[in-house]
Amino acid sequence: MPDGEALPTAAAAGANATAHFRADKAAAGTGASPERVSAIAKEVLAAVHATIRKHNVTYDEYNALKAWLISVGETGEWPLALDVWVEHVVEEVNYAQRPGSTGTIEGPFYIPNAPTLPSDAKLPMREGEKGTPLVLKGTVTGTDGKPIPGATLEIWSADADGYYSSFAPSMPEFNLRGTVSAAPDGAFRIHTIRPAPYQIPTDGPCGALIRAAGWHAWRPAHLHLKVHAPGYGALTTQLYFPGDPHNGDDVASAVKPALMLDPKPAKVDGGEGLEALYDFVLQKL
Ligand code: MBD
Ligand code: FE
Repeated sequence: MPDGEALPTAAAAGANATAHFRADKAAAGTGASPERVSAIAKEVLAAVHATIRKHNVTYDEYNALKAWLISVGETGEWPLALDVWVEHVVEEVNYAQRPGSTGTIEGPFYIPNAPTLPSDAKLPMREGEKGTPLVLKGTVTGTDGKPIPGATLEIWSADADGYYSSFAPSMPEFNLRGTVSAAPDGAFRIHTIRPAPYQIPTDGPCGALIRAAGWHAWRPAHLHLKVHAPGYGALTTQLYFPGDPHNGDDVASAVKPALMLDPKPAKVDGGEGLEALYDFVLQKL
């Protein structure tokens, strides 16, 4: 980040993530019965009570918890905290048995309606965007084995400094975000850059918990995708790079072996880059 530019802060990223969550997802409702609400709420509380008893939690610890919960809300870090520490289990119980490609968590930094791009696409990026050029190539098919013409691939990632557009200052809107339409034979070729490993913001309450517990804040480098087409189950996933030091200890517990890319050196736009192949299979509904 050049000198003199605003530094990303947990509060700014959190406020944006909270605003996006409210606009895009918060109104959906659940349709859950009172019995289901009661059972889930009771069991969550019982698990909290059991933990307090097991560890003889002190009043100072109880008040530290209250203060932490208040500041997670005030800084807007609830989307971050929940997606890092809880979403992976929601994803698992909903999608572990689903046929087709492996999914994983969405995380807090998706933005809908990124610019639409053709099947052979270069994501919006700055002049001289930092990082190794990367081409992701593959085909989208259904679990019936048929290619899906015009399937939609939404892709987003951090830049080579680990920052997401719309959540860090001084980045153009939709930088490294796109909505790609697959070709009539389901094929796509997306030119982006290899993202950096990502550290969740450390200057807010999530960072404070990580420090207090002696954990680390890293996610391995990853590309996010949502792949969808009418008549098929939408896939939310991420793709990772072999050898990343945090593939084995992702703070968000979202890495799965099926999501490893196999990037190979390749010419990209006449320069040295990487090419990775990944095919997506969507559940035919
Ligand atoms: C991310 O980039 C991310 O993907 C998740 C799941 C949580 C925090 C930051
Ligand atoms: Fe991410």
